Amino acid sequence: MSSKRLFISIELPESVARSLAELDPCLRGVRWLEPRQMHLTLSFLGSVSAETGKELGKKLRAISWKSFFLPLVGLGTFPSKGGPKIIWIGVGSGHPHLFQLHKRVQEAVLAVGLEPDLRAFHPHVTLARCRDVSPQTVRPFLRTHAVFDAGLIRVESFCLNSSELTPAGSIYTPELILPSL
Ligand code: 2AM
Repeated sequence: MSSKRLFISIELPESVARSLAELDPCLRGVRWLEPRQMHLTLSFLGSVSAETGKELGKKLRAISWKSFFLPLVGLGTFPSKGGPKIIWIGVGSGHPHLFQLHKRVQEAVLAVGLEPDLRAFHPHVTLARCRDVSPQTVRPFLRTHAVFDAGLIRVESFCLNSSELTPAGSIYTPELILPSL
C-alpha cells in the first residue's frame, strides 16, 4: 500500500516568510531555507499509510479551534550550546492557544494509532540547517538577532503536509488545510 511522509504544521504568511529569508547571513555551512520551506511544526509523523492518513484527516477535521495571534520573536539554535544544527525563530513565551492546538493535534495522531514525538514541545520555525558550523561562526549574528521581532502572525489554519526528500532538499506539499472556526 502507498505511504507518505507526513507532518502537521502552521504555515507562515508569505510576506513574513520572505522577510525571514532575507535574514540570511550567508555564512559557510549555514543553509538558509527558502520561504516556502518555513513553518512551525506541530507534529512530525514519518511514513504513514494512505488508509491511516485518511483516518487522521477525519480526526484533524473534527478539531474545532479559534484563530489566534502568535508572535515570532528571538533567534536561537538547537542545540543551544556547542555546534548549531538548526537556527530558528521562537514564539516568545506563554501561548496557551498554541499549546492547546498542539495537544489536540497530538490526541488526533494518537487516536489513529500513530506515535507522535511525545517529548516536550519547543515551538519554533526552522530558518537554517547547519553543517560543521562552529558556535563562533554564528555567535555575532545570533547576538544581533537574539530579540529579533518578526511581528505577530494570525493563525487561522493548520496543515497536514507531505514531505518528499530529494537531493535538492525537502519538497513540502499541503495535503489538507484545517481552518479555524
Ligand atoms: P523542524 O521543525 O525542526 O525543521 C518536516 O520535516 C518538518 O518536521 C520539519 O520542519 C522538521 O523539523 C520536523 N521534524 C520533526 N522531527 C523530525 C524528524 N525526526 N525528521 C524529519 N523532520 C522532523
